[in-house]
Amino acid sequence: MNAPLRVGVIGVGMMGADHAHRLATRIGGAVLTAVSDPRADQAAAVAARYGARSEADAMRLIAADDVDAVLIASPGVAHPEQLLACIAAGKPTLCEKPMTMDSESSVEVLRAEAAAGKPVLQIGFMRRFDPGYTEMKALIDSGELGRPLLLHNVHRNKQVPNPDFRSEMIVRDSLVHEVDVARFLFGEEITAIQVLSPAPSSLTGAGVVDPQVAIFTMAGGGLVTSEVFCNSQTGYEVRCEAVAERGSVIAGQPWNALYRTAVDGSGGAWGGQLPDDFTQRFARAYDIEVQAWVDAARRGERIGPTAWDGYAATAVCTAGMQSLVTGERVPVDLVAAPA
Ligand code: ISE
Repeated sequence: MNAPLRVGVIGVGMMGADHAHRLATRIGGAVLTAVSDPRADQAAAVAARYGARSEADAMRLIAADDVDAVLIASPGVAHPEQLLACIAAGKPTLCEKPMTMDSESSVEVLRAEAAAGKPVLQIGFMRRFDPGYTEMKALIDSGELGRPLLLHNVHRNKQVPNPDFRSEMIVRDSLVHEVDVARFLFGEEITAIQVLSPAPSSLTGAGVVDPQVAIFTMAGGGLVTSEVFCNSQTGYEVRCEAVAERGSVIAGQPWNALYRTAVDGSGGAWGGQLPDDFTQRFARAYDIEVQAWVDAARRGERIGPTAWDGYAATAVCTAGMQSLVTGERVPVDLVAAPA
């Protein structure tokens, strides 16, 4: 395809608006043609900013003649219907995580894509495009460090803006990234998950279990620990350490390479700066991810995390939500991959 890829964005909350801006201003070979959101005024405002049109109905956006490809950043509950429509339309689709909210709906999407005979889905696990994580993956795959034994992840959000925030959202919406990272770096499935928690921080919402620590067992016997803390108060921190037989490697520390000194109340300080949220921490990863998606779509190809990756991550999180309630280790049983 020589013409630019005409992209429609569904959902213009924090992530969708960020992607709309990226598509309209930074991504080569793409043009933002339409945006859709049930909050019509928000959709109209984003559309007006970039000379796109707003479309009240997501299904109409997917079917529209001026939309070649779809970026889905709506809430996860809306994903199954929208993904099935994108598959039916045969349009390249980049869908933010989680692919769907539970294993059953993810299986439905997975099977629909397989039955359509043309893979169109890329799932938005952006850490796979973050330079630190990709370098780490290459180093592990080179074999230089020997077999990976352990992964330790830290994933902290400054605070959650949502007053309706619930404990299981930490597993389903935040931990899901570490689930994908573990599968990506080890190159194998997770067979069991256990979610534990200390006495919660007094600074989280009433009844919210935060922080949480999840332990994954990998198919090859590796172990993964992931701390997820959604009300750390300090800023957005994501890092990952892999421990292998002949060495270890850390991605994401410090989050940018800047070392700086500054004058503070006590006279002087040194260090870097914590970003406020994921749009800053992973700005480069999102740029690389969306550019790679656009380039592949224009070549008529599909790259990056697949519907299977989306399903497997959802299945682990579904088991994780069960473990959050019982404290028990819960096995993960995956369906057979479609032929
Ligand atoms: C959010 O939905 C994201 O996907 C962010 O990457 C994650 O860090 C955050 O915890 C989630 O709520």
